[in-house]
Amino acid sequence: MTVEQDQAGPKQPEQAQPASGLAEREPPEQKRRNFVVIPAVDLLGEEAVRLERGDYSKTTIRAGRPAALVERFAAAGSALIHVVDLDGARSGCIRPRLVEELVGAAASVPVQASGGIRTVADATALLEAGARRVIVGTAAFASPEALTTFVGALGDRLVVALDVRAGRLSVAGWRQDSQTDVAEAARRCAEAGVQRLHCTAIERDGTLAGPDLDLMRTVTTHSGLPTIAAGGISSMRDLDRLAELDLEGAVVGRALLEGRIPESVLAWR
Ligand code: AMZ
Repeated sequence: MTVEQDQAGPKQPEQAQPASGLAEREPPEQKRRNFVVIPAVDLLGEEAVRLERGDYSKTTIRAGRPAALVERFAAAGSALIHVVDLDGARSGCIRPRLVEELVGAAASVPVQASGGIRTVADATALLEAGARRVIVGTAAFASPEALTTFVGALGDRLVVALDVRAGRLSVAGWRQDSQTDVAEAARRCAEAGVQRLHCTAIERDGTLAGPDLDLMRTVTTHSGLPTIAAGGISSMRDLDRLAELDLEGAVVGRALLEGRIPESVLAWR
């Protein structure tokens, strides 16, 4: 079952219009209804953190116990929670027990788990730990047949991460730049039968500099796939712009933790 099918429950009542004027900047109702805002919980050791541009030496926020943050985002009405094991992305080792704990904390809210998945067996272990779907970056491009192997084994439980710096994919915790051009990678994903992409603009991630709209356009144009945007999102206006591009949604980290984007957007349906 896809996350979208899960969301097809009764329509939420409209929220009261905040006096701050935030509602005026929301995208038109139709766009907003098709756009999901996904809170990020990034793990370093046993802690939830935000890094700047994925640099492991630049922690901008320490957000405490990951399970507590997951509980908070779930209680705010999230449709989905995005979990990244930063240690895993760097080392190539997954932590299924930690994922299991966070899935428990999320209660009925689905979790997408990522960071460190290098094999189909790793992906399966995280699904068995309760993740609704997995995101695979590094391993998806490690060999010419990797994409089709993951697609064949995981189907719509697979999301492929396109983590992009200067137009090319970065892998292994974004510490290795590859030669793979993002447009080419997006095309290859579509050809291999990938059903969903997650695209991060690394140079903007954790900077609040605004999303890379051109990058997102490149990915959707060359893949034609539902795409979730990440990196640089700092405001309601940024969310408007992304929703207008017909992206499937956005992952938001720092802006939510700093209160620049209200948690009420997590309940958008
Ligand atoms: O911040 C980082 N250094 C970082 C990060 N956030 N490195 C990887 N990742 C995320 C990707 C994707 O969700 O955006 O980890 C996932 C990919 O991990 P892997 O291990 O499959 O490449």
